[in-house]
Amino acid sequence: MTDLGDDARLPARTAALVGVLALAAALAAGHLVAAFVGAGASPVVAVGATAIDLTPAWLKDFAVSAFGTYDKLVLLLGMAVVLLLAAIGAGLLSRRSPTPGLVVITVLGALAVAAVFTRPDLGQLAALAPLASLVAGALTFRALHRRAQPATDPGTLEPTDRRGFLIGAGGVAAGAGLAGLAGQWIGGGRDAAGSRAAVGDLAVADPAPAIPPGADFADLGTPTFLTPNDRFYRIDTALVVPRVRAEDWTLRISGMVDRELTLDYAAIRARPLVERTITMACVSNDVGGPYVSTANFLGVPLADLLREAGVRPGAEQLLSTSEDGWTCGTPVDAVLDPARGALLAIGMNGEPLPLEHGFPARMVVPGLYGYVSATKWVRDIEVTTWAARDAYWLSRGWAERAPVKTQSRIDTPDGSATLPAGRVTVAGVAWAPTIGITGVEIRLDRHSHEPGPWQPAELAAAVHENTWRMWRAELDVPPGRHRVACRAVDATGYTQTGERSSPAPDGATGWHTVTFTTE
Ligand SMILES: Nc1nc2c(c(=O)[nH]1)N[C@H]1C(S)=C(S)[C@@H](COP(=O)(O)O)O[C@H]1N2
Ligand SMILES: [Mo]
Repeated sequence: MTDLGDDARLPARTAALVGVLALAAALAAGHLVAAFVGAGASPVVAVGATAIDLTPAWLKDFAVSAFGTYDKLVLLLGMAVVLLLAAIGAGLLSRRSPTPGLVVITVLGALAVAAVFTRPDLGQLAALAPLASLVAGALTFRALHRRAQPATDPGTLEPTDRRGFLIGAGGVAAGAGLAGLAGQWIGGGRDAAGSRAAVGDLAVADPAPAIPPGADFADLGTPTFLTPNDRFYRIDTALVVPRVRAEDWTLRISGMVDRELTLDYAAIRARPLVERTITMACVSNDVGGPYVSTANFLGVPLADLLREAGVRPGAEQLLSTSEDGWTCGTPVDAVLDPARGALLAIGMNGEPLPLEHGFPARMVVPGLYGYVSATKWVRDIEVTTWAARDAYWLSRGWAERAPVKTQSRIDTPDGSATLPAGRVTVAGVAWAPTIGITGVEIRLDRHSHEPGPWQPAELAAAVHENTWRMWRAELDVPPGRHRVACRAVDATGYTQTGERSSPAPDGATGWHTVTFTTE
């Protein structure tokens, strides 16, 4: 390698540009190769997915509560900034010799290869994608670095050299753009969105009862009873939504069964499909948080599938695995319980499952937090014991069993507005799925936080014990600063505890309170 003299260093801007263009070439080459060996092997995706898996539970918890559904966007943006800085740094370190930059590229490439090897959803071949990145990045860096060197007069770029460098730089930029687009296009050939659109109408053999009018107080600020699909909360570890075509999908049921079953999409949709209204909740939901939603899920009773497979005595856990290698452990008895009505769902609110909610198929088990029940993009169910297998979040410190806790939330007032003193409407939701809500009580505290008496709220029409229930109350409120609290009572007679606990390891407890001002 040619070392330039001290006064023959590349201009800083040129050096930085060499680094950035090498990065672009590396990412594009990896993305293109990933189109053939698995979309998850695209280097940024693989590194991001590994970062998610290595994230400690408290940080995941923080990311979910701080950024919600945008947590992955924030991660990707953060990675983009880090990569860009690394590329500029690699360029600037290499103003004299390309060696430091090549070292940085090799280290980053090795990290990406390691990330791909640790992905549970990728084969060995997938390492070709980060390898392509490494090679393209190094070659581009070397070539552009050489072109940027002044040929004769040290310290200045001769016009011809400058032109040669600019042509090279333009070529790399254009080539990277084309390779990236080609990767996108080829990868999109296995198009899940097109497959979903082609599903058409799913025949409903047993529709859910219509939601009665007056089941929500949406005009007062509660959610609508059914959550539209695009407003349904979304939580998962998938950095890119797994794209599975219905025609490529199968579900295998194996393990402690008499007969192993493999079902495809056509076989599932041809069965008599049952529709059930179910409220789902995430264990990461803080008291008062948004990660609870309700939909009409359409599918096949999971219990029927298990009965056909023949569950052997001693089986305790259904260890389900998704397309992207996420795993989930669900109690066998909950799934076999006919009253609970667990589904292998393929439809949601009158449509095929949206891609981000698990297309082609997912599990839905009323009354259990999503991380122990609601596997999206499900490909495999192994009937096993608790001792034999630890699912994804269990090995990260969350509870083995996680029934949804009886909870309630105030949706109005929202605490930001100043309201006229006098009659104030308080409204919200309460849920105790599989049990049902029989009461909600609210309490108005003086601004001194001296607790007032609990008083009953009015409940909206009940829909099903597996769903949430809306409530409202009118309070007579003098001017000032106030705090209102709510607590649910479920059909077992249990009154929601006021003791505060954080979401980890098995769901938050405590009363939701809202502070507001009247004048
Ligand atoms: N494949 C897969 N399925 C998953 C998850 C995941 O990370 N990967 N997260 C679970 C969690 S924690 C919850 S709360 C629910 C959320 O389902 P939703 O995004 O459709 O609301 O999905 C569950 N199913
Ligand atoms: Mo969750």
